[in-house]
Amino acid sequence: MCGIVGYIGHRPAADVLLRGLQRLEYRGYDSAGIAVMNGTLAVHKKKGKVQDLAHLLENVQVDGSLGIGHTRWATHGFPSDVNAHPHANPSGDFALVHNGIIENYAALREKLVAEGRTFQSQTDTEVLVHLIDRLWDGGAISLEEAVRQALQLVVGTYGIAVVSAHDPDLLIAARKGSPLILGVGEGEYFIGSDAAPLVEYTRQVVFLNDGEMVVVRRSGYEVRTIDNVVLNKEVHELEWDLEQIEKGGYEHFMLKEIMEQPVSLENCMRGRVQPAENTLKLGGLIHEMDRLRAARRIVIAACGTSWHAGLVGEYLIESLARIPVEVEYASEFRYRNPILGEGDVVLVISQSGETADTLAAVREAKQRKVPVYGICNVVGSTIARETDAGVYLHAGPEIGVASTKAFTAQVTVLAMLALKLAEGRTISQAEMAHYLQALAAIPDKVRAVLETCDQPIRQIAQVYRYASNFLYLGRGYNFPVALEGALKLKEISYIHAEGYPAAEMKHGPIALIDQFMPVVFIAMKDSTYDKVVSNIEEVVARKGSVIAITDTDNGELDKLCEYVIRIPATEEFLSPLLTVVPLQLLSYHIAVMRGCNVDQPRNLAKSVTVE
Ligand code: HGA
Repeated sequence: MCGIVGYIGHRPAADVLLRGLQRLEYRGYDSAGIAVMNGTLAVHKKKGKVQDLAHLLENVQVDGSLGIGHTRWATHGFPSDVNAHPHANPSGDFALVHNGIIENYAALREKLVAEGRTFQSQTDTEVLVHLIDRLWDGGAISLEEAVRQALQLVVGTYGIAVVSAHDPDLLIAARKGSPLILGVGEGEYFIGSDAAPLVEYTRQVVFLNDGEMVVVRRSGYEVRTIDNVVLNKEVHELEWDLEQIEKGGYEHFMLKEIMEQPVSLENCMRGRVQPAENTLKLGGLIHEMDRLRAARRIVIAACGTSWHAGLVGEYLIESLARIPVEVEYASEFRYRNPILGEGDVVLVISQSGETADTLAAVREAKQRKVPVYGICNVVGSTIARETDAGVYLHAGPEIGVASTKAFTAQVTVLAMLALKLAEGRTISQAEMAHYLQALAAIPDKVRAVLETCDQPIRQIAQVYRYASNFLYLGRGYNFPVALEGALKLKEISYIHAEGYPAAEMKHGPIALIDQFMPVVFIAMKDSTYDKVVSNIEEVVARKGSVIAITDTDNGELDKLCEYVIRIPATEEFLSPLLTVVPLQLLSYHIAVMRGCNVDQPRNLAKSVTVE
């Protein structure tokens, strides 16, 4: 979603802003722009890529050490140069960038137009600009005060940054519902939607909370609430470093992150899974275990890939710990008046920790006085801060829009949680020891999958790259993996794909099967294997072309299937951690062969910060 960057200090602002916007590209966007203050405000914006903006700036001199920048993912008004941010007031006194949605913009716009104001763009954002302009009234009150008052008039969500043409030492930022952080340097400060644009300059950050506004000058900053109460905010040290957010020689972030999984899973389990001592620790939930174990029901709420991980979580927790679990789309949860009561706990999953729908689910649960826990990757993110407790993935920054290493880390955390809930209740000490060994062996097995499967999968991708549809089928723990495999393909190659529980195929999707329909089966030699083989037979009998994922030593499927991908065996409940990897590679290679922009797929945003 939209990215915001702001800078005040001693460096050339345009350079910092452009680099920052490049680092924010992964969030997904359709246009980009900057406003730099140097006596007057120079606003440059363009539909298209940050690169297009950079070309535009090659022929102009943009001096100044104060400015704001934005990558826009349109919500109100199509992508165009005019709708791109920053938006300046009519006389160019200040410029503003905005992430979020002003929900009451139509009524406000009507009122402002009736007052004689003319709008340049179709955005909801411009309403905020006019509101500030009206309150500021040529300097009747300070710009900070005008921003503060205007924010009290809007309904909806915002992360904003504002610069003035009249004050070379003023950068204002505020948030409600859209993430924003302040980077603290030596005599210089940065604003970012996330840490990506700041990490090369500073790792000291202040996380802004909803309803907070920061006024930044080169000499320091002050955070207040929108109601003007001064706050004393803690400065945090970021875990990210620059190397982690660069491609490190890979063609795409997505491939880098697929290949990183052995290490990200080791990091995720470090200090937690200790087979030698037969211990499993989940520090973040240590004080919540009794409550979780006694839960009448665990409700998991998430979106997209995290929802698929949640579905694996349901299978894991129910089968290992025998606690009832329900998995909800976070976007539906809030609006269907969910039944939550005594004994229920809510567990939300979000890589970024900023997903608007998931955050809304957190707030819904809190309002109903139900304990809510989070599984997030980004340390210090809003969901991490607003939940009662939680577990971090420690997978490192995920930049690729199509989530890969976050999914495997989420499943790993859910497996650890399920085992922890089961410990001393539904599984014995000996079983625990065995399962911890199996978990600890996963990173090496993922390494083996990556080493042995990448080449054969490239060949398979070559064959199927022009298919228009794909079906992904799996049972049990691998049904959510089928959903995830289909989602990965859709997201980055734009091929229509569906995931189904293998046995559901005959209740509908089987009608689609002919010689042009590639069907990917997850057919590990587990408790569902024989049934899955019958489902493969049913597809083959209708001339479907089958690609199967099965155990290294299983030769039984060779005659039946067009292609067989072999991966190491593990405990059935851990198999999603391995079976998903070939599916990630398959979607990646097909997308590359189709010439798709893997790291910036069309219409998609990495961190979906609007509802
Ligand atoms: N509503 C604004 C900003 C959109 C946004 O935040 N996207 O993530 C617009 O449409 O310009």
